[in-house]
Amino acid sequence: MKVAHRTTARSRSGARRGIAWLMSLVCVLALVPGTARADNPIVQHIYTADPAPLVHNGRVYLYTGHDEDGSTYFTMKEWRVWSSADMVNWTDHGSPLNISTFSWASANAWAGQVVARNDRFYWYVPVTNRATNSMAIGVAVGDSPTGPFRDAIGRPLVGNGEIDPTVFIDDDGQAYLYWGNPNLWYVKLNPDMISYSGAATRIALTTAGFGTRNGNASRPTLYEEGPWVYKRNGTYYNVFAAECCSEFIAYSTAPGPTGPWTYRGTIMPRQGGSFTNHAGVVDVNGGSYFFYHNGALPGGGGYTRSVAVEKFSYNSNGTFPTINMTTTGAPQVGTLNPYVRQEAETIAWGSGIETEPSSEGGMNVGWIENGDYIKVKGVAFGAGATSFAARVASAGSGGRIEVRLDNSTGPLVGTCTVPVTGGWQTWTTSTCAVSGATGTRDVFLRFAGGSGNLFNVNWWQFSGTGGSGGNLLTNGNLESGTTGWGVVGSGTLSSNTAVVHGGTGSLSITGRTASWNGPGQDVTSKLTNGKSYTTSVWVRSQSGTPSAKATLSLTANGTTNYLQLTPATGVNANGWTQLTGTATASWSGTLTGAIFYVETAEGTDSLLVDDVSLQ
Ligand code: FUB
Repeated sequence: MKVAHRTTARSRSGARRGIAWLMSLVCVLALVPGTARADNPIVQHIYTADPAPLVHNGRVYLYTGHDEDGSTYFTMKEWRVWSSADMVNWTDHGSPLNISTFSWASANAWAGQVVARNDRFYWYVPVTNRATNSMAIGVAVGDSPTGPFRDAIGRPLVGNGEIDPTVFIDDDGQAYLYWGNPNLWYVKLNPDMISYSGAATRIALTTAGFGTRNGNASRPTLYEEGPWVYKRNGTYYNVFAAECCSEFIAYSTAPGPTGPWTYRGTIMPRQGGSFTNHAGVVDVNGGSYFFYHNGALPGGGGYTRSVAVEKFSYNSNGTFPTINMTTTGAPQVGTLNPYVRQEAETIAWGSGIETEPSSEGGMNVGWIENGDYIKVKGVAFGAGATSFAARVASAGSGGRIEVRLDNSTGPLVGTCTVPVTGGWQTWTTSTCAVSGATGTRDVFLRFAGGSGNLFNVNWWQFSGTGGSGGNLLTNGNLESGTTGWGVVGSGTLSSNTAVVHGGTGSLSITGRTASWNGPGQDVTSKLTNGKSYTTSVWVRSQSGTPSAKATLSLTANGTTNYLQLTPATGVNANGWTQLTGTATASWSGTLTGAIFYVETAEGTDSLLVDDVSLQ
């Protein structure tokens, strides 16, 4: 089976080599100062379509379809899950849902959406109902955003030959399932999310509500398919694919979940080399993001699509700006920590590689050949890494992992030898020395060796003075209760083991009476005058939406100055937000006091803090 799979993969390598070529061209361009390096589309090792983002605990989970290589129709057999904490490095979670999950379905794993409710995740998808040979909407359920997912009811939830479900839960708890092409329908879902009350209702497609289509008397409005319904600041939005073919993305708004809808115009004009487009919109970590698909990868087109993302800002009146496709994509939120285990399948850009389920859990990177590489963006080495470890397996010839910075032929800071382990899932850890990896850089893991498939990689991790050993804070990961932490101003500290960013503990502060109150540590003896320090703090409010920031108070010669270590960033109670920044600590005379602490720009909201580093 393995051999057959690898043979299939090799037959696809033409497209993947094309991607490698495109990237090497991009990297040449990237050497020109000011030229941005491509990070769109989000995934390069398979074709993806029909994005449906979900924000959960401050992380974006992205659900997509999968266009088969060389497709000449919407040949789609499975759905895929990806996730990211920073909008640029995306983790491949594989395919926890496919056509065979639904025993009654025969084909067409088309555009779906996942919503969270009752600590469960409900995935609504259109598939062909074998019994009727027409499209129906199925619903799968899972206990985590990455699954596993199972058919929730063993039959279609609703079926009228139409496609593209979107689900929206209103503030009063009422959930609505919308779908349709050529019509637009909704039903009211029951609280169990897997049944509904009342009949399916057809939304009136009026030109006032959905724009005017030119020259098609039987289909007078622009609405085509792919609705994405949500509510923002009291306004209901329906973002949809308009006027096939080719499609553009347009939207309508309404004062309520069922209308009346008013057409508001184009969001994303026709572009991108795919005759369909399909949008998903979310707000996360203080930013708004627009997901879509195009045909931008080599071999790409209307049936070989790729999902991409742009960051945008709503206009002050709540309308959308025009959003165009870019190859740069969204900016990175924060940085990536190389001193904790990172999955090899967490990738900003992959060239030549593929992924597969790993015997050690999750996915691994595989089908690696000489010259393939993985780019990981914005890696915060701080004071510096001294070694690199990678979990590897090889039934091939083994080879080397070159750890490079900035681009795939950039400075070589370490080389790890990968031995033959006797099996593609027979894992060992290879370690090598690293020198020259400091600050925040893009990391390129470039794979080298002989011919054919070389080895697989499951995860990697750096260590060194920039890592936990370089963290000036005691108990920065909050795994040892409140040890090392005190209160600046007023407040009560306690360890929280129920709501954590990582590990088993976080730090709670309640009873703050001023915005400058917060958890802190004395770092007087640990600072070097004139040195640059990088800070990372994960913060969550216990209620409210304050702006949080990390601050260093520096007292020298009787004067106290305040150094803002991170920008003030909006946090909320629904997930964790990372505060990051780099700042230089300097003072005149003798330093008599230096306190690191987390505060808010205003207000006294209670906070949770976790995984704090100052290095
Ligand atoms: O991916 C198959 C179909 O193409 C989707 O269901 C539509 O939205 C269009 O993107």
